[in-house]
Amino acid sequence: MKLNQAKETELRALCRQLRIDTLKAIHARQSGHAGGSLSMCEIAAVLYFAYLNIRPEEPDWPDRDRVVLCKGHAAPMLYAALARRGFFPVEELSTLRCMDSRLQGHPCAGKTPGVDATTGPLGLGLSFALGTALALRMGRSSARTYAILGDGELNEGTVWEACMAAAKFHADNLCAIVDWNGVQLDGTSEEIMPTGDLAAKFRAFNWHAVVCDGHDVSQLYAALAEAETVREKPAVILARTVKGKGVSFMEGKNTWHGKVIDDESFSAAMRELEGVAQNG
Ligand SMILES: Cc1ncc(C[n+]2csc(CCOP(=O)(O)OP(=O)(O)O)c2C)c(N)n1
Ligand SMILES: [Mg+2]
Repeated sequence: MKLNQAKETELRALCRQLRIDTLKAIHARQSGHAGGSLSMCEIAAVLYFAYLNIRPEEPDWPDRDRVVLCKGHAAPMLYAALARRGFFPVEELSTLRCMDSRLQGHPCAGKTPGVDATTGPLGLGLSFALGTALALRMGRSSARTYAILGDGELNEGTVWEACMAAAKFHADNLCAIVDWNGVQLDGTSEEIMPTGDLAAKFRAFNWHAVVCDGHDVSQLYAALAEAETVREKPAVILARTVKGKGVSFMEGKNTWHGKVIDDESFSAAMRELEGVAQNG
């Protein structure tokens, strides 16, 4: 399955909007994680606007595909995608991290329409996603479960326990997507705990692995389609990305992992993304 040219163009434009939405919300609150939100922009766009079987008007539809944002700190990008997809008003994005807001700093299931799992502590999401996938299978649902992980998150041993279990239970309705930006909170993954050849590692755990450019919407779409054809084993999409993608001075920098966005940096980012000066 391939994306057609019109859809590809539409998704590219949407990504620019999602990046703007995300940075506006983080800047307004002076709190939140920019780098890992920007790197998963295309992943969110392709899932929510081209691939998932979901009903924004019926967020709890039992047969919906599920998404577990294991790297819960990237919630601002998830919220932007959910809002633009119609799960809640776009204006609500400005309530990010406010007291009593439905948009907390990390995703909270049951509170935010479209959020299927409560996450934040890294390393736990894949186990939750596996449980969800197995429950769907037991209920004879054809819905699929997608788990979005960070590459630093793969340093957590629990991820690999979930990998072993998913292979043992032949969870072919589970697809993990690794936002492989090579950077984590306080350094590169290479400096802190190298992940090595991730495709070889997942294959050794009896997963089907696909490597793609995580900022190329067509490649992501094709990878998702390939993952869906796999039988008897789970699949992982290793999406090569750039942390902070889209804002030149944030790209590849761990310093922009969760730093407050000052006014000057915000204006510079908006100028890049909107192509025009931003006056507040
Ligand atoms: C168990 C746990 N330890 C530490 C943290 C704090 N923390 C939040 S994000 C992060 C770095 C994650 O890096 P990565 O998974 O590569 O995410 P990305 O680059 O996509 O932002 C850390 C250490 C956490 N949320 N959970
Ligand atoms: Mg990372």
